Amino acid sequence: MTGPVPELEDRAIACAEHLCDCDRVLLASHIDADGLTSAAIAAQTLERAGVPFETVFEKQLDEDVIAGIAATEYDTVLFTDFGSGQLDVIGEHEDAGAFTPVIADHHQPADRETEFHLNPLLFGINGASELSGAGASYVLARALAEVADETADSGETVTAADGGERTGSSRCSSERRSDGGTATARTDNRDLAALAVVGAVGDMQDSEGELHGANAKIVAEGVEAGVVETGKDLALYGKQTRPLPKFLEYATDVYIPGISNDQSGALRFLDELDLDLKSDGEWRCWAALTSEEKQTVASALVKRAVSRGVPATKIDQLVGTSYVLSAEPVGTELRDASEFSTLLNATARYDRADVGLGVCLGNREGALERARTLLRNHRRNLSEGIDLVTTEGVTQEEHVQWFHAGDRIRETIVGIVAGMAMGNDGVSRSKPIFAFAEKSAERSSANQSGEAAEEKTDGDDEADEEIKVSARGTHSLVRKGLDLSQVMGEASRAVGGDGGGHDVAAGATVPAGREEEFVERADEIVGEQLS
Ligand SMILES: [Mn+2]
Repeated sequence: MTGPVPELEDRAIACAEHLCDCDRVLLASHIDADGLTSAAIAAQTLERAGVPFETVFEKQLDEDVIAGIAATEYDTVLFTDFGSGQLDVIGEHEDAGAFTPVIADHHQPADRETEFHLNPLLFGINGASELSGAGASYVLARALAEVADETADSGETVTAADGGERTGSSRCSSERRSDGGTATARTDNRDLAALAVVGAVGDMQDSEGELHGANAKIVAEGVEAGVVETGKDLALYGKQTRPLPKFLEYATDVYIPGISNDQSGALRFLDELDLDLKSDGEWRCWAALTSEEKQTVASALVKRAVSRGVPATKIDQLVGTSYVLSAEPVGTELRDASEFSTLLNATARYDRADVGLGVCLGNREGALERARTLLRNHRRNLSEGIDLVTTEGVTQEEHVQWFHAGDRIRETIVGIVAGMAMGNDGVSRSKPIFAFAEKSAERSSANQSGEAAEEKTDGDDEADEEIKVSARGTHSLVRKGLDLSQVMGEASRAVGGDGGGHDVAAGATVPAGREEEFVERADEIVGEQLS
């Protein structure tokens, strides 16, 4: 039997065999939708294989965090959705005998190797668009099921994937043979493909309208296992949970005049269709429509876009592949990969990885309700942030514009707020925007929202001296030469900070008090890029 991604198979088996031989494992994962699903896949895999483990989440895997992990009693640490980029530091602890790392990641590796390193980039697969951390974790999960399955037949010699022979020597046991040997989606971990799809979508690997490459192979396994359904559908957000008028009004990626961002326009558009789109007086959701009804709405939408002069390339983006988690209830965030990942990101942004992981692991009462509350609060924080920026205005420089939110907007959302405020009164779309927020804002706003009950225990004093800067541009500025990754890196280092990211969105940390200097330097660099 081969796994979903043949290129990774041998390495995945090696990692799995090592994990099976462990008495216990520390699982460390990144806090975002991909990291949470990565951890959920790994956790269920270890549990099914009978390997005891403990899970920790980190926003960033820096030297201090790695040293903290090294100081634990664990002999093996499984890193998911990070680890590759920090392999130089991890390697020092490995050399010192602190622990053996097993890494399932998709980020650019540091200049160092280790034996149990599962990363698509090492095998010619694109880690940005073809496989996520959750995908790498899934590949490992499939290998672990295979290894455990073989060793469960006590002492029996089995044929390995490479044609050689392997004997059962590892400790993995399990329930997995209780079905009498019939391969089911659960016994071979294919049911976890649904979470891998959510992780990939969370990392925006479906940005071209669908998942492809190694991701597509995982989707195919999920479909076969009965946990994923795919189909061509409107590529708008909120199919499961947004009432139709909001579903259309809030969809602004493809801007349709008279509907996008236009409450009464969206209502008029729906009213004019000869369809009964309400049930018990409430607007229905897209997912609840019949295929004929969907067809009618979609055609009318395309017709409207054409008549309002939306370019054909944009209209094509209205349709994409949807990923439905078929085991989840209709009308919930969990049924749509994109809504599921948004829900997980909301838990991550407010440091509630425990809630996000709980949702992934199937805790559908406590955790799901808390996650929904976090998402509602997140949306409220965004709209309050946008109001704040729009009311107080931004400072215009020659080539850039900026504002300083102090502790009034949480640093984890200030970049999103800045991007969403562009185009509002007084906030230009023809200049990139820079947003400052105090790193310590995190704690006070978390307490205000009443969500993050746990106190942060690490160096708050130090954090007070750092300012987070987020930068956002537009795709049209990028086409003219804007590269915010370079701007943030150079300008922050010029004032003793550090940063980076993508051309259209990037972030940095700078010492408090040096913001204006940073803006001056950023203004110069942007001026050069756009000249
Ligand atoms: Mn990731």
